[in-house]
Amino acid sequence: MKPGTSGLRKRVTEFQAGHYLANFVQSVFDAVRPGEGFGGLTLVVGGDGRYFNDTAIQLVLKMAAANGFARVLVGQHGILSTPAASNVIRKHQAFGGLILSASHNAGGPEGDFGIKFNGDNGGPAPEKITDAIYARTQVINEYLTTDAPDIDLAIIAKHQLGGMQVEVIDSVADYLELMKSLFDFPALKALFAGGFRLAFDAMHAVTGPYAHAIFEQELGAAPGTVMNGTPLTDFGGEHPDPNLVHAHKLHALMMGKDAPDLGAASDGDGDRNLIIGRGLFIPPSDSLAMLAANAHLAPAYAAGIAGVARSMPTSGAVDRVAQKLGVPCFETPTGWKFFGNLLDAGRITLCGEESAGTGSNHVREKDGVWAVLLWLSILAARKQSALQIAHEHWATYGRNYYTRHDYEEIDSAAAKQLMADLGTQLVTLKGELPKLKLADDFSYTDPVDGSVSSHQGLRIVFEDGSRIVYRLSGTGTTGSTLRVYIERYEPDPARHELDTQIALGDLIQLADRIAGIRERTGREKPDVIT
Ligand code: VG1
Ligand code: CO
Repeated sequence: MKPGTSGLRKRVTEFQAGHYLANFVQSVFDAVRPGEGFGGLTLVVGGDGRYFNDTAIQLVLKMAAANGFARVLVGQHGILSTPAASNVIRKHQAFGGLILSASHNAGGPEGDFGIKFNGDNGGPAPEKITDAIYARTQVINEYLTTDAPDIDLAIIAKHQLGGMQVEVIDSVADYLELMKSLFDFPALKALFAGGFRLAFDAMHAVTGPYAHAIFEQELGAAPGTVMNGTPLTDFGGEHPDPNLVHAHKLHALMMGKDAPDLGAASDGDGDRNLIIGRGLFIPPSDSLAMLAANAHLAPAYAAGIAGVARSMPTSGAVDRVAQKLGVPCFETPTGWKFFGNLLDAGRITLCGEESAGTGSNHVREKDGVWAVLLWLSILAARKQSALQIAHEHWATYGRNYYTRHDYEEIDSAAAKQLMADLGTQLVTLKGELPKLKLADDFSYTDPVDGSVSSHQGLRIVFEDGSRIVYRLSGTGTTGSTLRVYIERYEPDPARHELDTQIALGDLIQLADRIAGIRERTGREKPDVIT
């Protein structure tokens, strides 16, 4: 029961077996219980609507009551996107929340399920707490629950469950209010009234209700703007992962003759965003940089940003923006939990990851719909296309060509060995490689609380600044997933329109050569290229 990059993720069948879920939930409660107990405290519960969500929520409610919570706020139909849950925790001064989701992983009876605990700042629990939860799972031998009928989650109402109050709340209302406080809704309304067209793919996942309410109802985007907008328990049998592989239909639409002005998609739990301009996919690392450079165009960030942060494997595009703005740029390990302290301390305003996660200090999670609203705000203010904005950005800052190659569900022993051998491989190949600037196993010291997180990915940086990073995923549920991140900086505007895989061709080959990927995994090519 070891929580990974983002909580505990396993096959649904594993969660269903024995008392697996109950043991984990009790371990969380035991690990976070204040000395005086949970009396008087509120817990937030919600999920992305995937298969097993409803069953799990009923169990969590009964266990929360038995563990002494005063109140639970739960989204209608059990639905709360991850950023919306973060907001509800903050707004209602809850003790914390349990978010039920396996994010971008496939759902359904044969798919994945997940659960994670967020603290009172609305963010994922830091490592200190996830370690304590894990330790508890190793020794737990009982859990507390209440014998009571299931709560009707279909209707917004208040219920009594043992000594605890359960409030079924509107899943969207608090989130909509927050977005209205950050963005100029009348200006965005005017954008759509002027004929602007958006295509938003909710991928049959949690953002459907949020996107319908915000883009179509509030902002007046044409009906049909939101595609796949009804959450399905199995996401229509697809992976709710907004990348070019799983959102290929949206990509094809955006490259087509009658493409809308902006294409966007979000993932299972609504915290990721994919941005595609008409005729141009904007890589997430670039999107983060472009948002940082233009954030002042939205009311919430009009006074400027305090700083930015990105995960280590994310490209250095945003670093260049920070430098120009004269604000700090922090490099953290992968996973949103590392941004929390920086946001809480006011040291950063925006942050993001190469895996299509972008966010700000408005919540403590990455936020897909928010990112689309910020893009829309920038397009409305600059009166330019996403393509023009991207090209101007690269002309100003240079372009960080970037790709990630994923080898999924490979043999775990082979994956571990590959990582373990990288050091010796580098020594062996030294004479044949470009000059190294740095090669290390990334370790992070939190600038706010001094905590150290090691083994966060092996990075090889060459003298010209090009990088290859190798990391094993912490969110997969079968075998191991190897992620290889490759980056090269190109200052020359005449070379800003190359195909990414071609622009990075030499480094891609080098990455395979150094690690022996094909040989060791038996794979001819990556499963997913983003
Ligand atoms: C992946 C991404 C990481 C992200 C995490 C959770 O983790 O690489 O950037 O924070 O998923 O995202 P990993 O360990 O598999 O590389 V989400 O949208 O699944 O909460
Ligand atoms: Co997600």
